[in-house]
Amino acid sequence: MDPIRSELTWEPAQLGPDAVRTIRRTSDLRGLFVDAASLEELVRAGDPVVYETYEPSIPEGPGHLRYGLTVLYPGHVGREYFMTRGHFHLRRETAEVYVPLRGRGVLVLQDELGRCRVEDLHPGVVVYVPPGWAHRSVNTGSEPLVFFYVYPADAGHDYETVARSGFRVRVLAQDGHPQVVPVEGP
Ligand code: PAN
Ligand code: ZN
Repeated sequence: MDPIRSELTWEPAQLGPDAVRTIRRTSDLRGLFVDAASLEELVRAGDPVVYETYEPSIPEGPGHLRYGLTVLYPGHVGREYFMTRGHFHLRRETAEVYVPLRGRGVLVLQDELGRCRVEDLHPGVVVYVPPGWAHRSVNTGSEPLVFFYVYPADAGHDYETVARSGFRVRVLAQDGHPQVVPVEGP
């Protein structure tokens, strides 16, 4: 294949010209947030976009790297900040690199033993997601959280494990500040 060149734009934050744009609205995220009633209110009030990703069409085969841009908008569902669905990679031996470009947030990581880590995301840091760690980004700021990411193209995405067992922490607003709160349960 030929080399690919992408261009980042800032207002609005986008990756172009040939990236595939995927949009996740509140109605796509039922079951994700703890406050289901507040989510339905948002759906009825116009179903805002929670996040979008832009990814060039790079083959999902071994040897390739896929990269893209996530734009995670500011907002809350009840007290819970807007966040991505979160996933393990299907091939657990694959890692990922996150490079925040704009905004503030956190990356919640959890391994299959249930160990959790929370890493700050803001311009000036790079976060390495090691093999075997599920990851979910959370926008704790008041502007879009924009980050670049790159991962092995054959990683695959496992959303089911996270949907079934969940992350052990949630990130909630408390007096306007983010608070990492353990999830009750077994
Ligand atoms: C990221 C995420 C992206 C959207 O590109 O896929 O931020 O999050 P969800 O996939 O959890 O909806 C990544 O980690 N890719 O592997
Ligand atoms: Zn990933």
